[in-house]
Amino acid sequence: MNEQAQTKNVFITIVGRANAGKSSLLNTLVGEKIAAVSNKPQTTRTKITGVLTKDETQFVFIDTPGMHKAVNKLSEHMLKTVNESVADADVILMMCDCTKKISPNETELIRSFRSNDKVILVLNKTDLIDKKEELIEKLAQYSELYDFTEVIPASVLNGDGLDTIMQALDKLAVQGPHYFPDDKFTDQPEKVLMAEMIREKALINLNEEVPHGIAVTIESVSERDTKEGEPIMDITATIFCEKDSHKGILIGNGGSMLRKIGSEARQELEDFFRIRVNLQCWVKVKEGWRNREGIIRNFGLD
Ligand SMILES: Nc1nc2c(ncn2[C@@H]2O[C@H](COP(=O)(O)OP(=O)(O)OP(=O)(O)O)[C@@H](O)[C@H]2O)c(=O)[nH]1
Ligand SMILES: [Mg+2]
Repeated sequence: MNEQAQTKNVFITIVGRANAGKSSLLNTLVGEKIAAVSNKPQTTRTKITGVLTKDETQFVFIDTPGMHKAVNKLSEHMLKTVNESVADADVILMMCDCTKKISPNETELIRSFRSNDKVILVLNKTDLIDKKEELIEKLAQYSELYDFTEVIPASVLNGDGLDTIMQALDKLAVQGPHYFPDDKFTDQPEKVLMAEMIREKALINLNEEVPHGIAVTIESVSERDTKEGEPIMDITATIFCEKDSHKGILIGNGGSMLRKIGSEARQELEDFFRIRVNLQCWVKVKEGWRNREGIIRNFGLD
């Protein structure tokens, strides 16, 4: 047998309700911060691929936006992405929040699975549950709705259940080539990773309607040496929001909020790209952009 014939791959589509911990799982399993994570629902807006190559097996994870009630055109695009991803999936990892009741969105999602789909159900956030009986009851409720290949309680936060998830996925790997170079961990272009790091910090620091209407674009990236001869990366970004009143909140008193977001994002950019970063953020308003197809397309969110 040649080397190629011995390699294995498995494509895993991660789906589930908003805020269940899908992107947290992706980042943890891949071991790199690829996807934005926040305590606000609808953090993820597009499909994000994360790759982990372990020995002969390549695991390709596809993180998707969380299921929610469509409220605007952007939501419609996000939900379409989920539906298409489920239809194309080899293996589905459905992520639930075990502290929450089964939602109509989840029931609808489960109904869209075909009878021969391989679906692993992960009941996440077990760290928040005191009584084991509650978990067993949740498990039984989900199992009534579909014949899941495996049901795994987990806490991405504590690392519980992650080995079991990897073992379950490994069992579903099939012989075939590695579609990504073994040292590659995402298909996200650098500029998208940068924009998402900034958007994540905006999501974490802002409240109510403001964070949901944020989009970030990277205007320029360049590298130079400082006078002392230290390499530094200059990044210019624009943070878009939907209203003038949101712009005021985003900038904050005397620019305090924008400085906080910028400083947290710069820290993360420096850690990720392992280079000193000089980040300049500008704020602009694009009135009601989440309902404007052209702008959604320009932001790469269609
Ligand atoms: N307590 C607890 N919190 C968790 C766990 N996993 C994730 N979280 C938190 O849950 C929140 C949502 O996590 P995300 O990974 O952004 O969730 P998501 O499913 O990708 O959300 P969307 O992209 O909005 O669909 C964040 O605040 C995480 O830190 C867990 O095991 N336990
Ligand atoms: Mg997410």
